[in-house]
Amino acid sequence: MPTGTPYYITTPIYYVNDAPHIGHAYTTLACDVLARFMRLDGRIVHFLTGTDEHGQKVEKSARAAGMDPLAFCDKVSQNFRDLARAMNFSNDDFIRTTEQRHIIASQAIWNELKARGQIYLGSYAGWYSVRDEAFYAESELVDGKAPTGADVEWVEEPSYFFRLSAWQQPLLEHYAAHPGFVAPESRRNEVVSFVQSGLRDLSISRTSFGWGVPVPEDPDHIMYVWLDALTNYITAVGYPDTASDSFRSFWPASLHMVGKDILRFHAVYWPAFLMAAGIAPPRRVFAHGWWTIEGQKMSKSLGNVISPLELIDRYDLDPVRYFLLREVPFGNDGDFSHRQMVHRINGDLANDYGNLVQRVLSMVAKNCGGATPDDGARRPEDAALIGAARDLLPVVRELLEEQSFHKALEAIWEVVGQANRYVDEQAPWTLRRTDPPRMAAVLYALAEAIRHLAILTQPFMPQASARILDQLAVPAGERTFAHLGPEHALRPGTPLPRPEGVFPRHVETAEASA
Ligand code: ME8
Repeated sequence: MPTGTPYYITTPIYYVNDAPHIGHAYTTLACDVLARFMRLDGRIVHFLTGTDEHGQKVEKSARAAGMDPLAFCDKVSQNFRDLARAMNFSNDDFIRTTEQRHIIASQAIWNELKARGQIYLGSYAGWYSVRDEAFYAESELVDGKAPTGADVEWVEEPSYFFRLSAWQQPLLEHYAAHPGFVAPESRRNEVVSFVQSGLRDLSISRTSFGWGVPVPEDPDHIMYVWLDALTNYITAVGYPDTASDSFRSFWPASLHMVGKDILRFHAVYWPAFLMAAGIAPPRRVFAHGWWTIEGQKMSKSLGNVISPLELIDRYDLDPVRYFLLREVPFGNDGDFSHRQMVHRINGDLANDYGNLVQRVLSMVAKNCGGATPDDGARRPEDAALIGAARDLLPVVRELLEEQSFHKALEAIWEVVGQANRYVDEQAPWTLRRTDPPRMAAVLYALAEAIRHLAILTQPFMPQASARILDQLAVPAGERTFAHLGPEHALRPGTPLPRPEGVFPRHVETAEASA
């Protein structure tokens, strides 16, 4: 069992040009679940998120808001911190690229690249998309726009370049030697063929505006926002102090979680920058899919941007967390619809998990004196249920190691289903009259299975799982994965609090369904 090994997980740092929406919440949620899972599994976790505050896009947004860029960043960055609180994210740090620690790190990696002959001064003439903060070759344009559909503008200015072309072969070797470096596999293939098609040197400084990290010893230039932004991942673990405890424990990062839109920056440019600076690349980059809303692209102009805060208001936090990771195979694109959301809440949560917990706990309350029932002589069917719950951890661990959230939840819900079938087959309501000790044994087996389920659903639904564990009187200090299994099994006779429903059905109000 992997105990005590460090696990460093990062989200993209979000541009502060916009209020956070469901897409941002999704990426950080996925990381939060992994961070919580790994902590419960005994690992030493560092979970980083934050905001990307430099560049032309942010400068433009600040200007449009009539604000000084830093004051604007302070304001919008706070929205992302508020989101983290509202979504119950357990990040250990929140980095802002305007912080001094980051400016120091960005200039340090620049100096390192320069000292290693990886940077030269030239001039850039080509297309630039402010929305994507990316340079495009003429040949990449589609109908005069970036391949992403963003507007481009012609830029001609002195610029420093990074010798990206020199890293084609080392990158290909790295992908070959580390097949899990880019995931899912389809994305990995895209990255490999992009690199195989040849790499041009990359412009890494700008002179036509000033909102960025100054290039060391050449104050006419600011660093290209992506070189600055990517560096946040090492800033947060202490770079340039590579001898620090945090850098030595947490670098290379275990996982950079990103949306598919920014994979190239993470899987091509970033490992090239790092290798060129003599720093190990991260272990893995996972690119998840894109959410559309009721079949349409989410956009301000369509007015269909979904605010996570509104969703939480309407459905409650843990059901939203569950839905986002259960509904769509992680890595695929997905469509958000209120109908599906309600379907999952009323099906998986209220009818399946919630009902299991509710009926078991209320039978215990009514028929076992409000205390954990006695565990009788175990029959094969009882052992099968408890065994299935105990066998879940390695399965879920392996699935989460490959970021298969939906499959991990499916595996847990198979045992929820098994437990519900067991209740029906054993019919403890009949045993109450015919064989009370057997009824107690059945309820004990169910309660013990539920204890396992609730411990395992903690990363996904921390509050709801805690309420279930509270109702089973599981001590707060006995809720990690080390407490799964027989050694910490429920103790018969323990007084239990009054049961209360954890996953109510969602009933549409006339207003909400309009
Ligand atoms: O790209 N569906 O920041 P950003 C799913 N600052 N995920 C979505 C989404 C959607 N519809 N929309 C956004 C940047 N995302 C850079 C990153 S990292 C060194 C710098 C998520 O604010 C997804 O994770 O544009 C995507 O990659 C990220 O938000 C882009 O956030």
